[in-house]
Amino acid sequence: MAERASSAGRLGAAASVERAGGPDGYGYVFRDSDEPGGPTYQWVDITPMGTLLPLSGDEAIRTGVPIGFSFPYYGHPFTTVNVSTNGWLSFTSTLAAANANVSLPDSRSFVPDNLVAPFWDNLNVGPSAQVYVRNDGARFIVSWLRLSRVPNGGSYTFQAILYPTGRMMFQYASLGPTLNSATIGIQNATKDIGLTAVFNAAYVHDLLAIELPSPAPPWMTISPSSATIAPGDSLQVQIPVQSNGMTDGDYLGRLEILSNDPARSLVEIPIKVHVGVANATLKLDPEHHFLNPTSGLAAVSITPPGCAPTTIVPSSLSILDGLAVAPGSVPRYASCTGIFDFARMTLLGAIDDGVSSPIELIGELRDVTWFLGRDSLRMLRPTLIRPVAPYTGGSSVSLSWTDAPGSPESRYDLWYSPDGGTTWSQVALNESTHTRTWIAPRTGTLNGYLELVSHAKADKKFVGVTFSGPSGSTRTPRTRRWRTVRIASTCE
Ligand SMILES: [Ca+2]
Ligand SMILES: [Ca+2]
Repeated sequence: MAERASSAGRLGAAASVERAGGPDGYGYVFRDSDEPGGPTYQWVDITPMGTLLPLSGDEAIRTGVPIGFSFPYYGHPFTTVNVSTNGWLSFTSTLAAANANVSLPDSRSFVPDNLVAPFWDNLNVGPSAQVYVRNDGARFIVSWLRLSRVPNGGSYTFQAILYPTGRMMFQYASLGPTLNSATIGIQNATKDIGLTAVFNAAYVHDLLAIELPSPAPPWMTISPSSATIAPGDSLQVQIPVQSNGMTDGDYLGRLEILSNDPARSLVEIPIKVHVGVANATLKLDPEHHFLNPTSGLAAVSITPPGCAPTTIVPSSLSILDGLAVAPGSVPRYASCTGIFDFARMTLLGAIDDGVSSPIELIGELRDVTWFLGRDSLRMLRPTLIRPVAPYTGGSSVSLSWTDAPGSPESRYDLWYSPDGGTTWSQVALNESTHTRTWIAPRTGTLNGYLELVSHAKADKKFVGVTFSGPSGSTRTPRTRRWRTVRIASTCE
């Protein structure tokens, strides 16, 4: 009876041996040389040219064996492998004593992660046994030769072959008498996805080959998957990458284009996906870059990882969870830093109040990585107190304001915009009192704003900005014509 498991769940005792199985939760499947259309057994003898590993005894592991290429396994690249005397490989595990084979996947601590198990049992590299490795230019081969089983002895000779595409092949030349106590299978780094060809059951035999083809990564789809195009014509192929739920790291995929082109019937295109974000330095300098509203823009400095700010994709930038770079603004670059402009009123309005309000910005370095920068601002908004609008053009309007709780002693700027924040004029600069008489403009508006900016006197650090508006509509009696004044107010 064969006992099998996959990431889809344990299937339990099977009445007959399965010669193919999967896929597991990542997409790996297996099929053997007894299956119609399966692989062909063809032992690769690497003893003449291979490297004999200094590996002997019952429970030993040789770590850091170079593969000779970057081998993709469950989407992650590996360039070295660890080889165990117990008939398995791992790209990360160093569990020399892992001789108790289990059905995969299995997350218990004694089970190796990133496991490739051509014949995992309690084996021993005795005096007549050898373990060889070789990269023959096209593939990497590990051969376990004449190992004995603990405790029943016998002689077990088998090999695992890794291909740069991620394909794997297990081959069995000659096996000892006990064949129902091993695991043949694989499992991933987190030990929650795996594939078991057999566990503790009769299945494997001499001259058997088991192939695990390169899996289609679950995060990548291709549309269309086939098409006909005229000579000289072209076709756009969409390859959406779904990174939801993927842990941070680099993932490898590969696009194969098969065609009836007699010169190039196969074109392979590597696909690398980086999940996660690199750290960037974000700097908002309100005192120097955006306390003056006349430009309508707030400048933000970004120092991305590396030193290539010109590769920042401006359209990828998003600050405060959704605010994009101001349309038409032009980035500036200085050394390793890029300076980008955002709509000032929207940006300042979106920052939370507080002595340390967090600000996050994400963006992309073209074709390299996404990055995340964090800064914080002290945003202690004063409250502007003003009479109810509309105001009569030319009349005196008494304004006053109060500081936010905890706000340090401050000086204040007052600005007026008649057009919703597009243009601004100074009402007062560096006021130290909390009152101001303001003459409402004679020009009418429906969209006036007042803005009050407070700065801490002592450290010149930004304290708060308040907008008030839109408001105001008025008639000017002197000319006997109706005029409208809208005032956007400042602080609140
Ligand atoms: Ca052993
Ligand atoms: Ca066993």
